[in-house]
Amino acid sequence: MHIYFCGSIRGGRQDVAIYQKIVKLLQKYGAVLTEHVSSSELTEKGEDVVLKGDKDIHDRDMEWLSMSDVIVAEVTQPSLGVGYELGRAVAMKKKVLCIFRPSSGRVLSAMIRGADDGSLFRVLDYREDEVEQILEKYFDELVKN
Ligand code: 6IA
Repeated sequence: MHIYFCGSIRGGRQDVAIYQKIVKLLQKYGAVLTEHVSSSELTEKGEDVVLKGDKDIHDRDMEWLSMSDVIVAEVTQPSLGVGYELGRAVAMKKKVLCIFRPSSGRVLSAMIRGADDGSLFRVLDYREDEVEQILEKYFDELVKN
């Protein structure tokens, strides 16, 4: 299974430790195409390990998105790029799981929360200590269907 993980980069790197935990857990279920999103060396300022142009980043990410079987997005930290990826994933009729931490004090965008259709596009609230169970439950159901 190919998994595309989305998390904020230029939107802010506050949650990078959680992204790392999620990517590690996701690797139990398949190949995570976007492992770099969780890299602590990648900063919002652009001190990227390998300097690439934005067009190359966009085009490669869209190719990975179209190759992926499922998209998992940590949506607590707002990010234009993640919102864009989710919109493109919906257009491609991909399976999408968005996870959000209400404990952040933020309120999730209505365009993400409101996109939950109970099947292809899911939005689940979680606490950091529940992340393992929430992913396990989602992927268990995914392989059954
Ligand atoms: O708008 P954002 O930067 O927060 O968008 C984050 C999302 O877009 C992530 O889920 C990534 O999949 C994708 N993305 C954005 N920037 C990059 C990137 N390098 N490399 C790969 N995927 C990206 C940007 C490096 C830059 C800080 C110099």
